[in-house]
Amino acid sequence: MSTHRFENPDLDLDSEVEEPKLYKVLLHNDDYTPMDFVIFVLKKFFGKNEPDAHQIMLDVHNKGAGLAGVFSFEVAESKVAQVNQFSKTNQHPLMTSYEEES
Ligand code: TYC
Repeated sequence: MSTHRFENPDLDLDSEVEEPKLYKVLLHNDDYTPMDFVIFVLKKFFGKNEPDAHQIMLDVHNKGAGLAGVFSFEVAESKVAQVNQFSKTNQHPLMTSYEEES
């Protein structure tokens, strides 16, 4: 195999590769959504296991908001739409939102 090196001073690979942006999906606390419903959402929509879902739900309950997951823009937007619709259908005020990861 040849070890010939090709010169190209204009090609800076590091600066040309853009990392895709990531988005945090946040869960917000409220006074009415049952804890079991929040745990169900974390398992069904965010793939959490029972102990992790329980801990995240308690963190949100105690701190006001918490991280459900980190996704591409399209997936984050879709999760928020699905969960907010699911909450509405079940007549619970549970809300999620997304924001760009810093
Ligand atoms: N605060 C709710 C209660 O006491 C539980 C809850 C937790 C609601 C997390 C929303 O994102 C939430 N029933």
